[in-house]
Amino acid sequence: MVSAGERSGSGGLIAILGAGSLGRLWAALLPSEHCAFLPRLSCNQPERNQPRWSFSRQAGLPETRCEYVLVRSVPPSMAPQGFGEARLTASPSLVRTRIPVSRRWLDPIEHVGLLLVTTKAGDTLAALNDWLPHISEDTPVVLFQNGLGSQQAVAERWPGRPILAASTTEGANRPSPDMLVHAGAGDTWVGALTASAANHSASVVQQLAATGLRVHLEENILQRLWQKLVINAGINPFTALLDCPNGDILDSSLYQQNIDGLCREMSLLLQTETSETIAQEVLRERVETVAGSTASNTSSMRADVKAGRKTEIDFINGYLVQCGKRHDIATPVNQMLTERVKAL
Ligand code: NAD
Ligand code: KPL
Repeated sequence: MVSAGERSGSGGLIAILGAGSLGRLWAALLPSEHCAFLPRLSCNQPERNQPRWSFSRQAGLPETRCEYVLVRSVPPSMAPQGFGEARLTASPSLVRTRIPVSRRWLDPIEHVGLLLVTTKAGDTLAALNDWLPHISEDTPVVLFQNGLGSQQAVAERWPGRPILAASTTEGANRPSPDMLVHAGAGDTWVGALTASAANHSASVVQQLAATGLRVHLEENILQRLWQKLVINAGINPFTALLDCPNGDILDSSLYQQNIDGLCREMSLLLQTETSETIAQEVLRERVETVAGSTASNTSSMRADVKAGRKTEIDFINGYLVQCGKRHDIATPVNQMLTERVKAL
């Protein structure tokens, strides 16, 4: 088995576990010769067809490496002035352009230099249990799950491996199985969870930044994940329960009656878990700023409920309930939201 250290700094094969929306976004933007998906191992029916999809991006997103490809795929009749000069901003006509993308399933497994894990939080431990025995002990593993709980479970299960976590505000969805839309540009922070991951952080950031997406090194990734958790806990369950886009929660009585209590619980838990003091009013302001700036978005939790998929509530409000139990802090609002979402 070739050691990951021999390749990871120089951009060896990047394997992606979880060929869903986020996995396909990274796969579409990474160089094809360096990227492959890991098939499900536990499935009765092995994945045989090569993953193929179309890639499209919403208007107004900043330029990335992929947009250059997109520009090149536009027929000359549609090409705006300056075509060929490489740097263009997306326009509605370009947005309709679909770039065909295909990535292969990994073979052979020995060549994984970096593993990106883009399964849902609830599937992550099982997916890694299947795959990690086949992957070199020094291959860095980057966890992209929302919420908290799954990351710590992985780091506790494999403390000797270089495990990193990423917190991303990129937005990707699949309106149909063969279509991937990059719906919102954001930032991605990557940081070490286990001791041996610290040596790999800079190289991982460099490899991910080659996509053209904004990727940053984060010294305190748990704190960053907590900040995102607060936003998800304050928006996602309300959108799922009210079946509405993010912005519409703000005027609802469900939200108005519970948001202060929710933020009080989160402020206490943040202080206890991370030693960060953030007043409940500030947390509420943060939730409402994001709900406003993503007003027309369908949250991931609402999308999961509508599609009949399991939600990530156990890793968002449910995680806060578990934290409360550990520290003897009452979390009635988080508990109510968790139970109600689970009942949907
Ligand atoms: P998704 O459901 O589209 O993709 C998950 C993929 O994992 C699916 O293709 C599923 O088949 C696959 N999978 C499940 N179990 C597996 C196993 N055992 N082995 C191999 N593959 C397996 O979900 P997503 O939207 O891509 O989100 C993935 C994670 O990233 C979630 O935690 C989500 O909260 C987080 N996230 C997503 C976005 C986004 O824009 N989509 C943004 C930020 C964070
Ligand atoms: O991350 C999100 C999600 O939907 O999971 C928010 C920030 C709520 C944007 O939709």
